[in-house]
Amino acid sequence: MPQSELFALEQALPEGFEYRPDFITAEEEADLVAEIGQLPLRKAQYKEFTAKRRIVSYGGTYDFSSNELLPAGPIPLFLRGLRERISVWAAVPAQEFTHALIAEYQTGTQLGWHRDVPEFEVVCGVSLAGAARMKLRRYPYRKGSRAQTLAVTLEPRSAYILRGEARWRWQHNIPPTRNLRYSITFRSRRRIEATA
Ligand SMILES: O=C(O)CCC(=O)C(=O)O
Repeated sequence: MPQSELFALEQALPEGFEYRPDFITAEEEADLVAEIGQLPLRKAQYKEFTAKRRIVSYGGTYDFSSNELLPAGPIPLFLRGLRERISVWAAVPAQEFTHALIAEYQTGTQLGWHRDVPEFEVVCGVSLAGAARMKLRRYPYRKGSRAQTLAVTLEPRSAYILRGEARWRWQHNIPPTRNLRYSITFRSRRRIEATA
């Protein structure tokens, strides 16, 4: 993507959304996809709804029935280098990204409108294998305010950051994918300051 197009895209998107094409190389992407092929992905469960999206979580797994973060295994070695690069770009120490989620979107898989759960602060995603659209709309959403819905194409090997306004004042979704795609998202744990 030419610099001018990237600049125009970032101008249009909410504060706190950053996008970087070609964040990883095709070789790194192939290695990550091969690692993901070995993982025990399972259909995500949202209360009584079983999604088509298959996932595996590290550093914590969110239970949407009890609304709590439950323990999960540590972030595996093969994700550590990527987490380090994300941390440099986001200017957030790598060890603060305590959570990683790998998601598989078979063709036709979608993810509904949401903001990420409040246990997390900064959300960074890397896209693999195929492109997807990500739509963003202001939260709370007012019916009929279509002008406030934006969309960005998440190219394979690209990365995005969601924080600040984009993370807290906007929702995002992934409409049904047109191809197989994987995403790796890293989330930093939100610090709840104790008040005296
Ligand atoms: O697939 C993506 O990049 C979006 C992931 C996402 O929004 C989520 O897991 O909450």
